[in-house]
Amino acid sequence: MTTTSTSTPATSRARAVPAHVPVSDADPFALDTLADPNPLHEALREAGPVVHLSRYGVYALARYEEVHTALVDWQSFCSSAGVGLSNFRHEEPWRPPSLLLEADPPRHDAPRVVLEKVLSPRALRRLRERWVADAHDLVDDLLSRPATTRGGFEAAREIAQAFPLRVFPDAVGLPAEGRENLLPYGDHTFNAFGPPNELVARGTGHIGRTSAWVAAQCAREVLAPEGFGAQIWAASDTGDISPQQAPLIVRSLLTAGVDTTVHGIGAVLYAFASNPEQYERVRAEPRLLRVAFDEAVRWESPVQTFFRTAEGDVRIGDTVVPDGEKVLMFLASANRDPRRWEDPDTFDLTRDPSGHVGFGMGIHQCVGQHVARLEAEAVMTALLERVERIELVGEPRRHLNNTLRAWASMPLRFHTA
Ligand code: 4MI
Repeated sequence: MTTTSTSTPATSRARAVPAHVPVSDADPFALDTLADPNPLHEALREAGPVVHLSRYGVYALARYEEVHTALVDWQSFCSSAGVGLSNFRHEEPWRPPSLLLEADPPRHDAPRVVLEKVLSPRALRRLRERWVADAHDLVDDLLSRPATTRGGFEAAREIAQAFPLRVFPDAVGLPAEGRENLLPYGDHTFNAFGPPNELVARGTGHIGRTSAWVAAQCAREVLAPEGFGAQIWAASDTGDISPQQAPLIVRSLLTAGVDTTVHGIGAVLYAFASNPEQYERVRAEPRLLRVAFDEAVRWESPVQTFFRTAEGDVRIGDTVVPDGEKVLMFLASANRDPRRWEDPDTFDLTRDPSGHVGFGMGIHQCVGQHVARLEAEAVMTALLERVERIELVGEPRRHLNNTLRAWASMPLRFHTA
């Protein structure tokens, strides 16, 4: 990466960048950068509180304080022009915008209130027992196979993918058929927040089909009674939302609720596999489980980045970001900013990770975070009971995505208690 203090009008759309703003020609969405993003994050944090990324003609925030401030200031850093690189002021979105993620108040609020209620810790209580039993089943099944305790098994697929796919679609109320579309649809959607690079191109073969399937599952008659989907639709009977809004809110659940939790569980598995002393600690003190997931989300940041758009000329420190400019928020970098975190690169269960921005912050903060925590806790509870030590038996391999930090392969061996 090169950073200079002179600004150059590097892209067609970008206006003059204030002279004191450091400019970087690094590409955060290049495959080699996605494979190992933390060096770029450090360089951007060190370059200054606001950096201009000349390749894309966007501003970037990589320090905790600025990211946090911008996330909370939804009036100045709006979401309704899209939270990807594409600017809905100038470009047609590839799918109808989300009523939550890609909306600002007041449009954002009714859908948000409905999902908050449907996904509240109180509403999820009825699921806990079943999910813990399901996690025990899954772990027992795995442990009954010789490979799990002797050779090695594919934890990215057999746990991180398998568990959310076992419990979440049922909780939404989806039919059994077609569930294999969920991960590819989500993966493409998260790629599509970035530039139209080869990762996005890879999805073009299936996205017509998979997004049509997802859209079809949002219809009221398709969704099982009592699931999250039916509860969203029920909110249209009471007038909290309109019947036109309901299917798009269900779509949000299906888009945001699968890949994210898969990679969140992947993160906590990797954290323990690569930090065996932390696993020992949580085995000795199971109440640390709750903090383990949030620390893993801080440490790995399954959702690495999101964009906002400047609404009016917006001041950040002594930089004015002009109206309509895109601002890239490096959540992952904020979560490892040494200005905010002691020893930020260490996965450490003795720290308090609260305040991390892995779930965002402010009015858009992840509305599904209690679902994600419950899934992760169920899996880890089952593991703690039967697995004494988690061993990484091969080099794990990343799954690359323009937005997500993910694993394609994580070969583990479990040593039973
Ligand atoms: C932060 S992940 C995410 C959240 C919401 C949506 C998609 C992804 C959506 O479509 O509403």
